[in-house]
Amino acid sequence: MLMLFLASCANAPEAVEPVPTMQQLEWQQLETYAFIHFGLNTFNDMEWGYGDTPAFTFNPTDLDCEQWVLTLKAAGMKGVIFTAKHHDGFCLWPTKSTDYSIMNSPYQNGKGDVVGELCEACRKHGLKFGLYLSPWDRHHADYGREEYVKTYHQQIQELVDHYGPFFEFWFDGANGGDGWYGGAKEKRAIKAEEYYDYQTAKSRILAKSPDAMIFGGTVPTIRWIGNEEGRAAATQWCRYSLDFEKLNDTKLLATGIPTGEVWLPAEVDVSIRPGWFYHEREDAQVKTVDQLMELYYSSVGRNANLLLNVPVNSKGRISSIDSATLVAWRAKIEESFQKDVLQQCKVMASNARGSRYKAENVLNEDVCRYWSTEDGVTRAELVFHFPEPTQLNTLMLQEYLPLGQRVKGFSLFYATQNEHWLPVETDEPMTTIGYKRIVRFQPIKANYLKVRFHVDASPVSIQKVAAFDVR
Ligand code: FUL
Repeated sequence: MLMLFLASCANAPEAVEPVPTMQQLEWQQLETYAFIHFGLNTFNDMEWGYGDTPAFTFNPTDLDCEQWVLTLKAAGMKGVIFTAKHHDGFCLWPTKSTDYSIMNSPYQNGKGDVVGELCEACRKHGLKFGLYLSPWDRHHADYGREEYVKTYHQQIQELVDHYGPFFEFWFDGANGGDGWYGGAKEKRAIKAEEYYDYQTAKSRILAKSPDAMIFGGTVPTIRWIGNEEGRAAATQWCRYSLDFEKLNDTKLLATGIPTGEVWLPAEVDVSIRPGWFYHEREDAQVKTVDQLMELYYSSVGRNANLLLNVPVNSKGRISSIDSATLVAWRAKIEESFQKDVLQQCKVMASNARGSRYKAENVLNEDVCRYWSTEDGVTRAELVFHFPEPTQLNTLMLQEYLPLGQRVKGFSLFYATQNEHWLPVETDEPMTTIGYKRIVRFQPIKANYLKVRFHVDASPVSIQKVAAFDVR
């Protein structure tokens, strides 16, 4: 609310459409949260069950959702998205929509409810909760026909009624064609943009979870980054399009569309292991802390949220190798960004829009305060003066997003006492900023640091600038 108030203050810069909704803004502030893939595949060493794997093979012997949630919380994750149903069609909650569910498994003699247990553990320990419900169902006899769509919507409704509110709901994009389909064992093609009636599905979800982000389908509120390797493009706009072809264009998805007419911020999904589901043979291939740090820089550091998958093993636990790595990774993030060396600086701006929008606002943690220039200014600079020569190798920038995303380029210079400005060569192009941008460079020792901004719509509006000496 406060942000809206400030944006509408007298003399406030005008927003440039498209702008985020309050819900999108809050979602962008989550930065990192976890995916959990768990289901029949976990017990059968598979990634894509065909739809005929017997339900009785689902048999975790030591399942503990609190262990998952406490591990993810210790790893600094803000929420969890869980596979309530993957492409094989097996449901991990006691559904009335099919008998291919946990009710026909030995887990708690068919009385178990993993979606419910996880939902409760999340509420208890303060993590946000979201669900993945695969539209593609390789088990269902009616997949491809109207009847299945009814079933799919019934499943959404059950989940909404019993486990909401959600912070995010995932419609996966895979529609591979072949499947068991009640024994037909054939290929079935559908037109995803029409078949699932995503508009109604979205309304069902938002009716009880008005703040939920919708991933996938025809009416998303956030977008896929276009790859599963954990990589946003260095130039990355939150602006996009709802054209279905563009929603499936992996190259465009990675960068966003600078002239796009809707606000559709990006989510980077990637697994801590090679697969999405747990496989014992991948125990030695858990990503290292350094690899996870690189994923952090190429997602959160490039204006995208990171959805990191941590598969649960066949005992029903997050394996110790994964949890140890996750916790060490979070410690590394905290250590890296603990000391903002700009906090000791005096800061001056080449232009400011009066005292409410003064340069010092960029040193403040308050997300409602920002530095802004007068109207018509499309290039402006901030100069930071250190009390003594200071070493740094990383710059973090944030735009004031309620006004839209505007920065299309920035550049960085430093100077020592009484010397000329020298350009800083960063590890990637200094283009967009958005919610957050982190760039790295060879260590410099500076008395002065200058950041020059170039926007495609005036005025320049920057919420935060910070710099670090990351070891
Ligand atoms: C993909 C699926 O096919 C994978 O199995 C996994 O769920 C991933 C997150 O999305 O499209």
